[in-house]
Amino acid sequence: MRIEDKSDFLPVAAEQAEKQTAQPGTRDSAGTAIIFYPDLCRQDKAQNDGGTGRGRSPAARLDEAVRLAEAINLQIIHADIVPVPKIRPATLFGSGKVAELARLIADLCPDIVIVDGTLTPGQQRNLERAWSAKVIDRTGLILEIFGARARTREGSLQVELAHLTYQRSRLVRSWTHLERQRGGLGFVGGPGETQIEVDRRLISERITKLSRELDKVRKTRESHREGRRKTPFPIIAFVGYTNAGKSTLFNRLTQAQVFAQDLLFATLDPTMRGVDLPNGNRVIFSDTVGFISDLPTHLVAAFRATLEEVLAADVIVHVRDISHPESAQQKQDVLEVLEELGISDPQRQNMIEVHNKIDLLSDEKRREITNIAKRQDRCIALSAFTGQGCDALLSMIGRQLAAEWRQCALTLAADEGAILAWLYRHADVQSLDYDDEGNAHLSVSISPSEEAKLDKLRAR
Ligand SMILES: Nc1nc2c(ncn2[C@@H]2O[C@H](COP(=O)(O)OP(=O)(O)OP(=O)(O)O)[C@@H](O)[C@H]2O)c(=O)[nH]1
Ligand SMILES: [Mg+2]
Repeated sequence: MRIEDKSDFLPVAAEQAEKQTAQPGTRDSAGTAIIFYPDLCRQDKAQNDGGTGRGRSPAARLDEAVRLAEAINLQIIHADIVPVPKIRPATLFGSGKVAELARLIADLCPDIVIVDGTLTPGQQRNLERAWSAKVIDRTGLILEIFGARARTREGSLQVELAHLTYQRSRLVRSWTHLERQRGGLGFVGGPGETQIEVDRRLISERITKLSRELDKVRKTRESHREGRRKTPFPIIAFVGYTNAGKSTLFNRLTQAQVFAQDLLFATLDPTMRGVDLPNGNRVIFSDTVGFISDLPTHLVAAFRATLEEVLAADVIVHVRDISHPESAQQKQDVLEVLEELGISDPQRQNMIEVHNKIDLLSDEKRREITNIAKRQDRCIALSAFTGQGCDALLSMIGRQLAAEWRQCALTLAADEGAILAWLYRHADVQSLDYDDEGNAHLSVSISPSEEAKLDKLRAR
């Protein structure tokens, strides 16, 4: 399918592309792209997921791939689903298909061909040769987006690390367009249009250096965070599929101006901001990077520290775009990433599920979704856009926290002064008395996450 008129193909994305060009500071097109979504037959999916999202329709996956490519300003000149009845180890697609697509590529002359699945390094090289074009797979594409989005030093380091680890096994040609656009890190190989020899040893050295630098940046940030946590405000973290509306909800609840757009992976770096709940208690909201199906494992690994920190929150709010046709699959993907990050069951019980974007539903559907949410514990239907339901979410967070904070009596020995100081920073110390031996008897109210940390501190 050649896209003659993009608005027929993807109304939302096309509309967005217009909006984007109207945005000040947005870049021109990063080049032209063709996207192929390899639709693996059912029996193959079980053995080799090839990057295909479970339970998703190929059309929805193709749509998502187009939106991913548009997230780095690529101009999509053709997008199609390519059936793969049998996976060929050398080229993924069968030889007839490869030749047919080669003719199409020669005809359209894109700057890049995106295969929205997983390509082995060999498949990638062979396809590049057969098509005389630069080829990247889904992981490569997502890494590119993250590279373009990274704003903080930590974010940039994490992405570069993920990219280098991914590339260690593949020597790829440069894609100079993107490199110029990004004006920075140059992940996609070095300069020049020809296949270059990337010295593995050099990459490994760079990885070691990056990891060290990342450690340093993290330590500095941790000390800043310690400073921020002097007052024991509970942290409420938003998680969810990319484009679910986390940043919009964050902005609405905190009156912040975080970048929120109809753009996949609009947010990369975490942001935190304090807010007073209706019950008067202060909490800190945290917005962070969204998830996606088949999130590259290199990326999960590189972002682990950031994500774990965010997920060590007192309450996790899972924001879902309930108006999205693939909302159920997106929820599954998010839960899988959380699992990969080792989010334990007790923490899952701190999770509130938000059914966002109810303003986009028909009256009947909105009533149905709102009723479903009401029947479930810790679930709420709202619209971050209109604000409907947002106050109810704040009250629900307040109730959730109140139910969780535990009142407890503690006795600290005279030599546990450091723990006492820690308690003043991380819990609500309500009373303190000393006995004749210098032991401190306290009554404190503490959140479950801080209580777990306290147990660890005292066990040392
Ligand atoms: N109609 C409607 N649109 C919404 C609502 N919430 C968010 N949006 C839109 O959805 C798009 C994505 O919103 P974001 O807040 O950037 O989503 P996000 O979850 O932060 O996305 P990432 O940062 O990419 O993970 C934007 O165009 C928002 O205007 C809502 O309640 N109703
Ligand atoms: Mg966001």
